Amino acid sequence: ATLPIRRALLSVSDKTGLVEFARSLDAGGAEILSTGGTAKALREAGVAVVELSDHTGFPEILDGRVKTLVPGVHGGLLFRRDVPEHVAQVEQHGIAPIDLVCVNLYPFEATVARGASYEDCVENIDIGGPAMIRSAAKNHAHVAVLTEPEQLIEVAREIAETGGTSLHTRKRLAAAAYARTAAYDAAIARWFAEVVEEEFPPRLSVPGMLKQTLRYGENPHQSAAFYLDGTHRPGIATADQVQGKELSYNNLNDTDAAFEAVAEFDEPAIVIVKHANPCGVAVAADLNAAWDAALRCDPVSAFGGIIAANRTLDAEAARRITSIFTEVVIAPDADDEARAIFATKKNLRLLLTRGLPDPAAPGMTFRSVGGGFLAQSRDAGRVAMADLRVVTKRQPTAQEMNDLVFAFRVCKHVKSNAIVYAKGGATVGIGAGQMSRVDSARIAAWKSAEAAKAAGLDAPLAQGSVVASDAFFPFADGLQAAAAAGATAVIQPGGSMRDNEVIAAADEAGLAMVMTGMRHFRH
Ligand code: 93A
Repeated sequence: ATLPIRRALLSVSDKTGLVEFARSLDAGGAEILSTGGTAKALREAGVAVVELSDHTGFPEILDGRVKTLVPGVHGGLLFRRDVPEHVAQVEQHGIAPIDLVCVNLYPFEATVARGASYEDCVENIDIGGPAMIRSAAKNHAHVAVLTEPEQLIEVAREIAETGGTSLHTRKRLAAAAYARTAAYDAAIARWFAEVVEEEFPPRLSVPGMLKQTLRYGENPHQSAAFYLDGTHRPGIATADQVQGKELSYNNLNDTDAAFEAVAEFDEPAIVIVKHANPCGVAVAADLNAAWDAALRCDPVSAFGGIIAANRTLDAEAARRITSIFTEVVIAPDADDEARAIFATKKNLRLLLTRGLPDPAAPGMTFRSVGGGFLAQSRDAGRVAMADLRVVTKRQPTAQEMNDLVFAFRVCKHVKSNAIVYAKGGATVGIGAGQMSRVDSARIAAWKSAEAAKAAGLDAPLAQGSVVASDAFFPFADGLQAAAAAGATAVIQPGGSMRDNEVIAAADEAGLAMVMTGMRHFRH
């Protein structure tokens, strides 16, 4: 049902769009009520407005702490127009209906962000505003509630076109209203937790403490938040965001994947991640060489990716990284020159952690399933040279051996089925997330051919590479696909019923193969 607006209450801190909106309500014949500052702004613009205190007969008291927390407001918002007792009661108490509320809250978040005093922050906790928003949203059957400046134009247009607001619109507005008050309270809770933490150090670590509410989850219709597990493990949870837009759920997830992967390597390393999978990983004598090699693996996917480094970023590294569009950069630190270069990319999020996670450290991981969650110890497994068992006639060369260990470490961070080609300390083809291992092998080989084309080379990058598989080859076909792609050595856990066939195929193709005895599934 379209409901006309006979009386509207406007009480806004951010006065953007206020006057235009009030004029359009006035043109539609609505009476406009406002609190002190809002009423003043409207009067100055020549809009007819009734001071709320005149309307309710109750003045603003306590320096404005009680402006709208009166029955004349909440009764007018909350009474059910379709229940005769409600109608009789509001009449008895001289309460008039309010059909629309437009509120935006004291700027608590902005006050905290500008580093204001504790007292200032407290004073900017809005009480009356959220109360009105929640009252109006509860009674969305009869009342429209506007909480964001963008909604003003949209609702004014609907009123002008249809003479009021539709139930659908009021429901949508109510949903947005509760999202706003929830986010507002979360910001207050977060700030308070920090205040308490600062005042009473050292604090007990509280598992599952809310760090940040997120704008949304993996998709915009999902809500989300970031919780701390109390371990203070260096990484995404302890990172300082030096610049850039707010991190999204997917940013956090991808950045974590990139940083955990880059921490696997002792030499200077770069990991580029897209959709939680590495699309380029390299180790080298310095970050610059590592960047060039990591980017070469898949320059197309790297666009808009997440970059992780395991050393302090300097000017040259920053220049190279900012030469392509990047969402997030994470590293233990960045020198002043590097920071200045990143600062020229306003939206780029730069995260500095002052440390690296220990990939071998114990810990837990969780994943939800219908009606519960699965817990396991984190995959802290790492194979070293000494763990490898050569199973073919041919021994790997020293260079192959280095690349095999490197490729298998990368594999641990690639979604299964994972196949990783590597050469000279860099990935040259990555196949991820396929339901069949041979498909992953084919995709990785194809990607390496594409990367070669992009680099203007004739031979696929996988030519003369080594290949890693996160789990055993169930049949010889995956191995044969790798040999056909140009791999000369293979690393895999082993343990298939058909290991002998796979080893025979490797011998036949002249490949060297090592088995790790350790699997790195990642789903
Ligand atoms: O101090 S409050 O928590 N107490 C109230 O009763 C109250 N009513 C509205 N803050 C209150 N407001 C807020 O005042 C609104 O949410 C809005 O942000 C602001 C508008 O005040 P003014 O119209 O005086 O600029």
